[in-house]
Amino acid sequence: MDKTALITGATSGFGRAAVERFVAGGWRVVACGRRAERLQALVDALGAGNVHAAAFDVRDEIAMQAALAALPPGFRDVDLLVNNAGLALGTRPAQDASLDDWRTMIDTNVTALVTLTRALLPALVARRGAIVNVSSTAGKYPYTGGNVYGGTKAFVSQFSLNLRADLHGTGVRVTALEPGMAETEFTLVRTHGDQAASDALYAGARPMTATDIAETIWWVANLPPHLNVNRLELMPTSQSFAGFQVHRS
Ligand code: NDP
Ligand code: 8X3
Repeated sequence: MDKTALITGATSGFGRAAVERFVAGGWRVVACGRRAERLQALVDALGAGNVHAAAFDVRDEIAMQAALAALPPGFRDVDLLVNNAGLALGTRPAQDASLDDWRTMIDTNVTALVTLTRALLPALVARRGAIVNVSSTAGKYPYTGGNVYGGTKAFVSQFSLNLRADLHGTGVRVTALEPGMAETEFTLVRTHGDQAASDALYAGARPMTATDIAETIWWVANLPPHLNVNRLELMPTSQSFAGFQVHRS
């Protein structure tokens, strides 16, 4: 196996589990995230020949370009881009929500994702590589308080499908992965650090795990080259659908 994946959001949750899965499968991984000490822990645990730590904020295009330019030999030829870094902030209804939170979600989940994708596309085309974009069920099914988060994930899914159209004939595969509830640091971040709220959300629900999602990314990325998963929606068995709401005066 002589393949390299670049995985964003590698300091936690899906991204960290994906780094571990791909290294276990024999890939080299460029692990990206802001928390450099967590990236270094991955390098220490998995080996400097297997993991390269690239610490930058995905919203900082100059830092992103510098990190790409600084990739060492053995990590430069990216075969797979996993656009996983992202977040939700807040659950307030739109009329009460924080505009700063909205801007952070758009900058991270949308602007940074397309910036990194654009930067790596020529190399991915040259190598007939693949892209896995981590979207969400929130991009398809509306819920109260999902407002801009769901909007960013709808963008991620539609951008993924449009990439497929533009990449027609190149051999580059693109997948939008659309998970539902999974227990990671996602809710801790969304609630601005409320561990009790995070614990309460997942309690007794048997949510998906980061490993479930990492295994799915691994499966998608290792399908035969003639096979493309366009979009893939996943939920824990405990999660399903509810009806519309009706306001009565
Ligand atoms: P975590 O909070 O555990 O991980 C999020 C990752 O994103 C962290 O590694 C974080 O790294 C990184 N990240 C966030 N902002 C930035 C930034 N500005 N620059 C660089 N990296 C950043 O959550 P998940 O693993 O659950 O989330 C991963 C993806 O999955 C997200 O896109 C999320 O929207 C999506 N998702 C999550 C679901 C869930 O229920 N958990 C369901 C569906 C989709 P650091 O803070 O170190 O920079
Ligand atoms: C995360 C799933 O339902 O919390 O994208 O928005 S949800």
